[in-house]
Amino acid sequence: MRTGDTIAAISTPLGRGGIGIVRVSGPDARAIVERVLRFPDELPAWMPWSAMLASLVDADGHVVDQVVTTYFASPRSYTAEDVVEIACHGAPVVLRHALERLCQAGARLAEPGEFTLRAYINGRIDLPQAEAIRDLIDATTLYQARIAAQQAEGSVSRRLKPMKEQLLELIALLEAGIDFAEDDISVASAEEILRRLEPLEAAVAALAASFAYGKLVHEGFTLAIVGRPNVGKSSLFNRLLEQDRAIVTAIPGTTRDVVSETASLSGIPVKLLDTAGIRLGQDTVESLGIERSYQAMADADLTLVVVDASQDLTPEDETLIRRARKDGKTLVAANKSDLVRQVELPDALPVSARTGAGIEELRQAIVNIVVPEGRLEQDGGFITSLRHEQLLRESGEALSQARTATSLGIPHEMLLLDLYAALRPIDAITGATSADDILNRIFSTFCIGK
Ligand SMILES: Nc1nc2c(ncn2[C@@H]2O[C@H](COP(=O)(O)OP(=O)(O)OP(=O)(O)O)[C@@H](O)[C@H]2O)c(=O)[nH]1
Ligand SMILES: [Mg+2]
Repeated sequence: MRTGDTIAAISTPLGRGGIGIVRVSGPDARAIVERVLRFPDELPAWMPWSAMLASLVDADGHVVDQVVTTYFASPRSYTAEDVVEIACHGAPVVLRHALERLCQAGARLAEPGEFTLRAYINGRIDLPQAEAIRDLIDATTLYQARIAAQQAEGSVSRRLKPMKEQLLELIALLEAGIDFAEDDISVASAEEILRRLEPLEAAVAALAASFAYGKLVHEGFTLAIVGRPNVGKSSLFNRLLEQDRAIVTAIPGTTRDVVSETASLSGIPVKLLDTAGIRLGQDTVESLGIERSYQAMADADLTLVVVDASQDLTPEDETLIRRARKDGKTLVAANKSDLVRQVELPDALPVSARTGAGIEELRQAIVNIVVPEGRLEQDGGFITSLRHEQLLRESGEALSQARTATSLGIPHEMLLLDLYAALRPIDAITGATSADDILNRIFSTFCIGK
């Protein structure tokens, strides 16, 4: 991808809206915009971070829209280049016309993500921040947005920084011992190296392990609601969703196919699956639906088996509960608890989809099963990217090899290879360490003075 030229794109979603924004970034941003827009004054007086009124004209000079431009002067802009945003009225034809005119006037159509790529190339943000901006745009719950916003502010690199520092110090210590062995620099002892290595290895492993929770925040999980016909699965589904999405009737066998919708539980996106009631010996349509219920159960991260609290537990209920428990994580809800209680199931949560009783407890129980204990309170102390997790694991393995090598008394030259192997994946997350970084550290921390 070329850099240094001026790019343009429509930054708001395509479709009608109150306003739509075309963004231009690059050294010629202002000059190109001047060629396309008509300003009240002959020459617009560009003031950074302030707005100006202008007209968008077509090829014949007819005004097609009144627009507002905002100028962000380099380097204090999103891309760190000169940026002009043109706020048009949000008619797709107008936005497309503005973009075409800008391209005729010398701008290039931006590739997807190119504005953020430029922010990265120009050093305004690092890679985890760029990834977080993508996550922020994709957020479906406010909690996801909050975590992504923290990462966009640089929380991932901030967490990695002390680990990288410790690793670089250890590398510098060993390098100094090798390079200046005859200059009275004592060679670090195995105890000293292990004393530094062990907490580092633990910190890297802990951050990698935090992905178990981060993945949940990032991707959410799937909950299948299963049970006999008419026990109130669809009613519970609607309750958890807080909207009347699935059809509810008093006739058993109402739901024929899997209905899925995403809800937010404690800020974690949950894909809820409402399924056809499970019973034997039905018509073709219904038995096909039942097949899908079993499939949904197999695919889900958690199965909620619903039983009818106003009736005796049937052998079918029991079979289903057993099957669900064998398959994976399972919760049992005794619905219709507003009616006369019949079922005495010690592990079942009494709920009523009709009155809403027990629904909050059910939500909490779902979260408790899926979310690793106590993690929900944590703010940003975890990673949400698979790429980061894999790189951290790689780094952790190299550190563990370094630890073994130290215990075996393997020469420091070899040990350093492991340490550099541990540094490389961290560099791949946060940005490269240069040879100078290490040299400076050797010279500054050891006062060699030669
Ligand atoms: N009293 C009472 N009735 C309920 C409750 N939940 C659901 N019902 C009623 O039970 C009947 C069946 O509800 P559904 O939600 O359609 O049940 P389902 O399990 O989805 O049924 P199928 O789709 O046929 O398998 C409806 O008449 C609901 O109004 C509840 O908590 N209390
Ligand atoms: Mg149903």
